[in-house]
Amino acid sequence: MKKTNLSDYDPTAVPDGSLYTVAVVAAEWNPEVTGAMLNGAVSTLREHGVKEENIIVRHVPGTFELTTAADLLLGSDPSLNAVICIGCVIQGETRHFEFICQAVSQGLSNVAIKHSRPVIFSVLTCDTMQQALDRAGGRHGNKGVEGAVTALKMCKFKDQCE
Ligand code: DLZ
Repeated sequence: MKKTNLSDYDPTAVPDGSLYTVAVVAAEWNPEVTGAMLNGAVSTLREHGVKEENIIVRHVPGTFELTTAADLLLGSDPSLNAVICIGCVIQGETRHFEFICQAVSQGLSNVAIKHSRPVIFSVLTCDTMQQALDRAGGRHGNKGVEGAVTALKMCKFKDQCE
């Protein structure tokens, strides 16, 4: 059978989050999409044991700003274990889309390496709003949920490297 919900996962394979502090940063552009992803990420962190006081929620104006936010958060808080970055870029009439997507994907990767801590790329890069809604709590799942699962798995991965 064709898999349509891309966010299905095995909850028993997700590490316990009770010892982790995780920041979730969401872009304000396309708020119906990023808001749903933010809710998905936060509720998944809670479900897997991350304490309420250890879930830090922040907002930035647009997806482009996620890189700066992740760098600032990790640089200012050594106890932060991971940052989940949530954004949604929709292809428009100009090449703005390409520049934002390129900058944020490369930027977040650089920040993760700079701080040696997981930075999760929960950014939708879609041709249409419908494609984005389908992946933000719609028929293809919720990329915020996937981001939270990935963050916890990478926190454990880092623990195992130390
Ligand atoms: C300017 C812009 C455009 C055209 N499109 C989006 C978008 O689809 N999604 C998004 O998150 N942000 C968009 N932005 C704003 C940029 O991310 C950024 O906030 C501005 O270029 C200022 O740095």
